Amino acid sequence: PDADAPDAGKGQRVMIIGGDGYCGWATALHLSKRGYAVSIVDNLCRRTMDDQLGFNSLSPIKGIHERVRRWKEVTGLDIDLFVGDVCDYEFLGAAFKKFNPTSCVHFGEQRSAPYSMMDRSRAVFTQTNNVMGTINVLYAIKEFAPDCHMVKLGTMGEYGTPNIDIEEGYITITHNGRTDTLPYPKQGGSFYHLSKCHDSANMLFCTKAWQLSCTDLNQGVVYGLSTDECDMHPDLVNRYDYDAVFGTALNRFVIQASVGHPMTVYGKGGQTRGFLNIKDTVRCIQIACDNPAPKGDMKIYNQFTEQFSVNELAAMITEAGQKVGLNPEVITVPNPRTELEEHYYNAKNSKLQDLGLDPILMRGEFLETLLKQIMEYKDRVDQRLILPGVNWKESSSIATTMSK
Ligand code: NAD
Ligand code: USQ
Repeated sequence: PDADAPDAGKGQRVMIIGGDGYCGWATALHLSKRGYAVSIVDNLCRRTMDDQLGFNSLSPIKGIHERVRRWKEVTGLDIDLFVGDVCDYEFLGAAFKKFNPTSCVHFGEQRSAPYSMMDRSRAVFTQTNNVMGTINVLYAIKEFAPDCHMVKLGTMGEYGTPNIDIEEGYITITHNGRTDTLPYPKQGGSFYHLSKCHDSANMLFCTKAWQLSCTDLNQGVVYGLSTDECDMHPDLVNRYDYDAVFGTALNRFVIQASVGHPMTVYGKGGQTRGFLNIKDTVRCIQIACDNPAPKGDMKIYNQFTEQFSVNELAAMITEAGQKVGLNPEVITVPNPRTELEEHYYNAKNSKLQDLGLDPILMRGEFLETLLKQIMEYKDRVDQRLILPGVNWKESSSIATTMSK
């Protein structure tokens, strides 16, 4: 079957929690275009956090109501909108009853590691929002849509950086002569990453206890701006974060190179992570929705396509930048995080490819194209937001204001 056919998703009803965010918005449009009935659930808290901290998306994003209206004008397709908090069970239950999803894709969490380390209240908010939201989704499925497949965004950071190969979710261990397949050990490196470890444990428990259908996607760091659907109209443009709290490694380096700010490698730069293009994020979610997990048996996939160290990213952007007339530089910033700066890293990622993902790799002209695309917005960059202001060791109970 053609995954890009306009009726590829016929019969599927996908609720996208966090559908106003970076991954969620692109996914909502991707699935809507392919014939899935789509609804977005979002409380817009991410926009509030940006306002509170003085951040802006590099790309000028429209409000969610305007986005959805424009999508209908451009394509004739409807996206249902439920504005509310998944931690509010009455709201979530009502949305489930009204929309009756066959899949529920859960992106709707506080997703920044630095935000979660700003101070005690943000640490508590991150874990309350994320862990409680996921428990509510599990109860809503059990109560209102027991056949609904939960597709939950986890993170590669749940595994940390162990000195052995990282498997996809489970590892078979022989200990004192006995063998079992167990959840792979989790070592989150921030209160955010730990919230995902707690989510995974809660999901695994509910999957077994209530015979639910659940897939946990341990996603790597996402990069890029374009998807075919977000490119259809300027009002559909996706968000692109570059500040030191919500901006992620490659996306930040691309902007830094574009505005002549040296690329901010934290510490030695040997930190290695899995990465994927936003165009692959949306395809991975489609694959997950099309392949529901058997009830009672939680599937876990590692959702990234390539692994790079921070130094390797900076070197690739230096090379690509020179080809488009820039002169990218690198500085070493004292590492604000507590993490290994040189380590072994070899994570498996074959399961999504076995289900049909044909990865888009970060080679050829991709980085040059992204640099050119980002340079168009460079007047919107506030360079004061680039250097990190959140230090893991200094996180305290005194509320941080971030004003510089
Ligand atoms: P984002 O901040 O752009 O989007 C998250 C959305 O969820 C926001 O629109 C926010 O308003 C909403 N939200 C948060 N809490 C909510 C709640 N309680 N109720 C309703 N809506 C709520 O983040 P993103 O980059 O799109 O990430 C989406 C998911 O993917 C997150 O779970 C994140 O942990 C995961 N992830 C992201 C990346 C990445 O590189 N961006 C990598 C791996 C995993
Ligand atoms: N880093 C730098 N310089 C920077 C920014 C980051 O050297 O300017 C380094 C960090 O120290 C870290 C690595 O790059 O070692 C990755 O940092 P990041 O900010 O790109 O990613 P992270 O904090 O892990 O979080 C992001 C998303 C999160 C997601 C995670 C996937 O915000 O939602 O879960 O990527 S993963 O890293 O696989 O856990």
